[in-house]
Amino acid sequence: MTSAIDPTTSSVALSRFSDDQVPGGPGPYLPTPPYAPGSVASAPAPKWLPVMQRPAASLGLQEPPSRSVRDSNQTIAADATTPQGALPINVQSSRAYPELGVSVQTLASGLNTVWSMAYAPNGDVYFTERPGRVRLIRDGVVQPEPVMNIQVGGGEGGLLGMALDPNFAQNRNAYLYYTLPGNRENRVVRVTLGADGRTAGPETVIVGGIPASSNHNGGRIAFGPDGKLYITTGDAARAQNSQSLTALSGKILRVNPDGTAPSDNPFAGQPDADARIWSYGHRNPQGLGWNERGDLVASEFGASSNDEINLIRPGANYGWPTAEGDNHRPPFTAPLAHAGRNPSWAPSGSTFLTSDRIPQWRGNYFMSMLGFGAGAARGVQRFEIDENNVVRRQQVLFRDDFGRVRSVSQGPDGYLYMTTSNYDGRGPRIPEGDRILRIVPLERSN
Ligand SMILES: [Ca+2]
Repeated sequence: MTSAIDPTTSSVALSRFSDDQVPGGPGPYLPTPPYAPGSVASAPAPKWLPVMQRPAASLGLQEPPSRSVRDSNQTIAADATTPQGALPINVQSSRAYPELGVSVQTLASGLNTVWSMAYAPNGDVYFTERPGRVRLIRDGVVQPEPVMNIQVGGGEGGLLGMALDPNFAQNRNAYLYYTLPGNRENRVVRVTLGADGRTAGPETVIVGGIPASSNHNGGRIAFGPDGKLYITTGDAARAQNSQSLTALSGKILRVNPDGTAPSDNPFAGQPDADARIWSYGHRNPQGLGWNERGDLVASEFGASSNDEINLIRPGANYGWPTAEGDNHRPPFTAPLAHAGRNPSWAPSGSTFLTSDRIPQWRGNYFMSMLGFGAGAARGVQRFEIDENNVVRRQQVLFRDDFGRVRSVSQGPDGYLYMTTSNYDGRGPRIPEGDRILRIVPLERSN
């Protein structure tokens, strides 16, 4: 009874998640058998938010993808335990990794190239689909109608990063990074979302004129612990511009929420330099994560592998295109770790786990991997980085189990979220479409 879903034809695929398919909407949680032994965790908190469980059959849908042959023997019943204060979620399926002590839950499927996620303080979750849609998950359900449809360029460009204002509860401002049609320009815009969270007002360009190309468009945006907006830009296929202090390509930028340059940026007031530049000599950075001490570690794509993670310091030069991998010498700043000539990481997102929700991984750095080329792993790489910012251990997680992983982030519930990118033109177009996944601890009853 399995039939393919084509996420590019959204009406069929997305109607799976419409509100009107949830009889009565979210309500008191009622356990739905069967549960695998031990799959229901002991409660670390006294109360639980309702978790909507909607068996596929009751919706007239095909079987959840996790019941396919590929996941046989590893599928467990949906996790019924959501701590107080967590996001409302709807677990479609769950896959256990006893050797890691975690489970990976599928929260949404039938999507197309989910590039980034952004978490609102009221429990709403926004995400971008690269073809140009801003989508909303409310009460654990992907809403069928996009919040925004944006005309965007193609290739590696499109609708990429999204971030919500640190004062979102007051100003409802959201920020988006996208490639204009024709792939000549990337820009960061600000929109104000409507009071219902389902619509957006007109765009205000806060950083325009970022060079674009069919490849190397950067695109990750995130607010740092200092309240400034950080923006990764690729070299837009013109490598020498990464060394230019007047070009916005091949950089990490740091701006105020209105797009202006903070006065404490490293090149502020310096002639012949763009004051919005925070660091330079990057090739195609797409991951930004801050640890509990406030250090920023960014991941970027190298040429012919040589992908890197770098400790970002203001004003530092990370070498591209002169140096990469093992070849960094002063004045270039060497990476914390790189892929060398091993199969590529293709690292498109990253985060530190700063919560204690997955205790065995607290403080680790996680990098999502698209995997590209022979022998490359598609999944997530975990780095143990010590207090001196030395990488002590690396481990590949979930190798090829979910296809190309585009982003990894920590949700407000303290768990890790992943998004997949199998519909970006370079992945296996698996029938379940692209997915939003959550990593939670695997807890046992004994
Ligand atoms: Ca470098």
